[in-house]
Amino acid sequence: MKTITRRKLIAGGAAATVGVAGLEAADRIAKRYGLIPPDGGGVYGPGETLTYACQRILTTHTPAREFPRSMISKKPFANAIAPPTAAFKKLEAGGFSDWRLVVDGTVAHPLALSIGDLKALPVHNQITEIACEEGWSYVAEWIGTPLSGVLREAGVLPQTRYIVYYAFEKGLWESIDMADAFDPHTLLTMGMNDGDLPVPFGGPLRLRLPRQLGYKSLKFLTHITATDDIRKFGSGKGSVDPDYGYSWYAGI
Ligand SMILES: Nc1nc2c(c(=O)[nH]1)N[C@H]1C(S)=C(S)[C@@H](COP(=O)(O)O)O[C@H]1N2
Ligand SMILES: [Mo]
Repeated sequence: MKTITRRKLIAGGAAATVGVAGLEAADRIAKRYGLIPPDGGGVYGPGETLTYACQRILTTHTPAREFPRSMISKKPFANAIAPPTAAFKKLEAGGFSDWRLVVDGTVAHPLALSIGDLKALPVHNQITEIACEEGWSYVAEWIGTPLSGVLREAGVLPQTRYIVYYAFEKGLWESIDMADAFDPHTLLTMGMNDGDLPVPFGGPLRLRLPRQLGYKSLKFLTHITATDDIRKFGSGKGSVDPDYGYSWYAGI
């Protein structure tokens, strides 16, 4: 039910934007330029491909919408609380000083960065909206450092096509293409609304990605792997989402 609603929303949005002729053109361009998402196979594959190709062709260079400070939500809604595991609680009790973000895969220099290391990198603030596929959203200020800077520091290799990223929860992972990975709004987020990122919102570290639906903004980020072959991960569809009927690409 939820799945169908979102598919209609995304596919309908793309169709309304470019029209049927545009979808046919996008289909041809998608094939020519290989703009086929990892979940481009199967029953819903053509729809996923068209959505992804339309977004990449039409809006790759459109920045995320930013909001004035006056529009920051008074009561942001935390959809999920921290994983209540003993291991997480232990890290939290230590002020997250032992938290590490591991960066590996197709990089010249693998990294293991502490929250302190990340806070020492250039700071970027943005006031953007996070929207859940279930229909609610809120606006907040997110404070962090662009993912692109860390990827450059790690020396991401030219054959890299996707950035895979993992949450503290077992089995929860996502991936994005290089257009999103190098988007200046894609932020390794350590702060929210003038303070440290609270645990219910994904503290100590969250990947914020305002050009895609909320489920791509993974909380409790622990690990980033650059790859040239997404088929090596999970069931090969780019994230756990397609296994549950959700789109890998959730552009908004
Ligand atoms: N680690 C982790 N990240 C997650 C989730 C989660 O359950 N665990 N839920 C996702 C979903 S479905 C949404 S809509 C947003 C919700 O963000 P919020 O709690 O700040 O509202 O977080 C996303 N990131
Ligand atoms: Mo969500």
